[in-house]
Order: sequence, then structure tokens, then C-alpha cells
Amino acid sequence: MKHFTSVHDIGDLKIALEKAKQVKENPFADQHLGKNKTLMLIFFNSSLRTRLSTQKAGINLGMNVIVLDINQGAWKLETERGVIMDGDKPEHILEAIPVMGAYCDIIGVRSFAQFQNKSDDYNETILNQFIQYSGKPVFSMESATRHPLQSFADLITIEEYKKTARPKVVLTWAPHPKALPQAVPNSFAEWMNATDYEFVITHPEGYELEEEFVGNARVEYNQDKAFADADFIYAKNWSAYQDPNYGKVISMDKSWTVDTRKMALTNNAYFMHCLPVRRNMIVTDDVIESPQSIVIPEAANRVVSAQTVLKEILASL
Ligand code: AN0
Ligand code: CP
Repeated sequence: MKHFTSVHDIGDLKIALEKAKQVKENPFADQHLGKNKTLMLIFFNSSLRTRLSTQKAGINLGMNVIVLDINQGAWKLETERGVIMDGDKPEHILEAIPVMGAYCDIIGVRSFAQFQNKSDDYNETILNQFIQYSGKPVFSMESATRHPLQSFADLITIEEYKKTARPKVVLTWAPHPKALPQAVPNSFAEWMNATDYEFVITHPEGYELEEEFVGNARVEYNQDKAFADADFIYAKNWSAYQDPNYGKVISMDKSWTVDTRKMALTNNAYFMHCLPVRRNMIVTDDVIESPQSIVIPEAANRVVSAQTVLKEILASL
């Protein structure tokens, strides 16, 4: 594997899941692979899980790990070509990226959608510049349109907890006060569509995701109907994708919060969320603290997904 930016880079999912299982069972078996190799993690946005789990994955593989928060201590970066740089940004991303590439063997990048220009976001301008100009393998730690390390960890978690071969998995929108990217739901949908699970997406009207990500999923506007007999409830807020509301909060309807009444409609479903989660907006205290909540094992599997991906990239260096 050279770059890892979506489900399309992982190959056969069954084989990837088998590799993940081996990594989980024996996390220190591949330390020789990372010896004298440097992993660089670049953050344009905040993170708790991705930062720590990806560092841990690199350490488990014997790598040296360096982390940079672009917005805390680095130079402010200009990203547009052709700009006369007489403002507050002393460095251009077109120099910064190859310089970062010169200091490492593999680069992870977190760069969220900026909601200023939909085509810049959906063309993955920042991530693609890293791929084009760093000279090194690049992996996404959540880009404008996808969060594949999260989705891979979600899939690993569902495989561990499922009680039937073909579980019913429901992605539900839930309310949130701030505009959030579509990356997590897009990516989750893309990975679920690559499985043979029954997959349903539910959200209020106006929150339709891009068709490419929805794929063959059933879209159900009635959340209660969607929840019926579900085996997994995957909650997430996202802002509107469709024009003219791209990147906007168009509803904060609290009737979409995941609560015990709604969970009672399911087949005793497990509750999942990528975290961070706003309690009593997305999900009630009762549900997230219930025995059916698997948000912590889900987050723990972020080490496994990152390590499986890094191992593949290291093997191809
Ligand atoms: C981010 C998002 O919704 O994409 C990161 C989630 C992993 N969440 C927030 O910004 C709160
Ligand atoms: N789930 C996830 O990616 O969390 P962080 O934003 O804390 O990294």
C-alpha cells in the first residue's frame, strides 16, 4: 500500500480484517519493520484519539514518531497558488510539504473540510497536495471528505460484536450546535457499502449526503422506522451537504437525540459513535453509559486500524 485515503486503498476487506486481528493479537510482532523509520503526524485540526492511537500504532511498530500541530507553533500556511504573500501567512504550503517530507518516511495528515469552497473540500485539495509534493506515502487522519482509519476501526468493532453474519447497521444523524464535516458519515457509509451488511442511513430532510457515499444504502427519513430491529446504531452529526446549505446547521431537532425509547425499538442494538460526543445532544447519558454502548472498545480499535495500515505501508517502502 502506498497511500491510504479511503476504503479503496485497503483491498479485500476480509483479508484486511484478518490482518487487523493478527495485529491485535500480537501488537509487538513487527517492530523490525519500523526500525529507524520516522512517522510524521501533521494536524491542521484538533484531535485526541487519532493523535494518541496513531502515535501508539507507530511505537508498536518500532517507529520514531514526530507530531506537529500546524496551528500551534508552526508558521501560518498560505494554501493558494499565485497569492501575493503580503498578509499574515509567512510560509507557503508548496514549500512546507516537501520540507516535512524530507524529515520522515510516512506522513499522516488531518485536514478537515473548511466549508469555504465545496469543490476545494470535495477535491481534497490539501490531502492531494501532500500526496503530490511530499514524496512520501501519505495516509489520512481525517480529510475533508473521509475518515478511513475511523471507519476501519468501526468495521473491526462491528465484526467483533456482531451476533449474526449480516447485521443491520443504522447510521443516524443527531443534533449538534456547531457545523461538523460530512467526513465521518461519508466514510462510514463507504465502508459499510463495501460489506454485505444491511445498511440504512436516517436523517432529517436536507441532510442528504453525496450520492457516491450513499451508494446502495437505504435512506429512511423516519428515525423510528430505521431503528426497528437494528443490531448497531451508529450516531453522528453532520452539516448539510446539499446546496445552498453546504456546511450549514439547518436543524437542531432534539427529537433526533438517541435515547432509551429509540434504542428499545432495536434488536438490543449496540451503540457506537466515533467520539468526541456531546452528551444529551447526540445521545443521552443513559444510552452512552448502558452496557450496549461500545464507544470505548471502538476507540481502542483505532490503534489496531492505524497499526494495520502503517504495517502495510512500511512493508511496501
Ligand atoms: C470532528 C468531525 O465531526 O469530523 C471529528 C470527529 C472524529 N468532530 C468535531 O469536530 C467535534
Ligand atoms: N474519533 C476521532 O477521530 O477522534 P479525534 O478527533 O479525537 O482524533
